[in-house]
Amino acid sequence: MALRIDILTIFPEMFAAPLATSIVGRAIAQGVVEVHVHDIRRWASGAHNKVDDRPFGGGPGMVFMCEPLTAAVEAVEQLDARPSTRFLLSPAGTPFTQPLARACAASARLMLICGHYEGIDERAIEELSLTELSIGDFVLSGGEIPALAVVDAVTRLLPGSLGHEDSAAQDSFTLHGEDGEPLLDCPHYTRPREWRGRIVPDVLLSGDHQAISQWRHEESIRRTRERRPDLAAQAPSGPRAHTRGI
Ligand code: 9D3
Repeated sequence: MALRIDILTIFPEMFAAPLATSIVGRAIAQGVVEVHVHDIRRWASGAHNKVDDRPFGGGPGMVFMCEPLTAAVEAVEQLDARPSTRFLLSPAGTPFTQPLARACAASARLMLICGHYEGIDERAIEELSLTELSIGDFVLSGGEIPALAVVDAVTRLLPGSLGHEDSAAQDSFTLHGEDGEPLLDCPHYTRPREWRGRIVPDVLLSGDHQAISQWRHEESIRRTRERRPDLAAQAPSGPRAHTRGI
């Protein structure tokens, strides 16, 4: 059965175009993944469909209340017999990484809850067993774009979602160095051979496929060292002596 992803948000209108476009759009059309977007306000009570309130202890901003959110999550959970793994997109979350994307792609059902305001009542996070996820160290205005990033990263890993099956394995973060650490992608070139006085590296025109592979691998290592020295530390068994300069 196809992976099912439920998204809970107060801005459901943000999802239509991204979910209809490119690899995600095609995967949904082909039944490789099923994505359902739910408006949390449907479960809000009162005349103004209120979902947030002022923080106990004072301070700026508003806090998502327990009741509308738990009602929404519990109702959406019942829409399918499979239990969901639930994530709250939050700037205070644990980083979303490629290994996590792979784990998500191997699961049957995900629920992605989009945060807003200054946060969500902590008791709801505990009660609903939410794992908080961040997509990086920058401040967005809500969890909707992060939820779409998760949908994209997970969907492209599902069998049947890509045009050519091995392009997912060749991207940045899935190429690996000799210690198993992730490597950034190498530079790419296409025609013309010379453009504004800039030429394509000779080796790429040599027809020597072994030399080309070696050049690409070396460029990946050089780029990773230059741009992302932190990645060398991500080898499954830790960096080896030579990668620490010993
Ligand atoms: C005053 C503290 N702010 C945290 C830096 C509060 C706050 C800011 C922004 C609370 C929520 C948000 C909206 N962002 C997200 O919901 C979010 C997010 C992000 O901003 N960056 C990276 N990943 C994510 S996942 C969800």
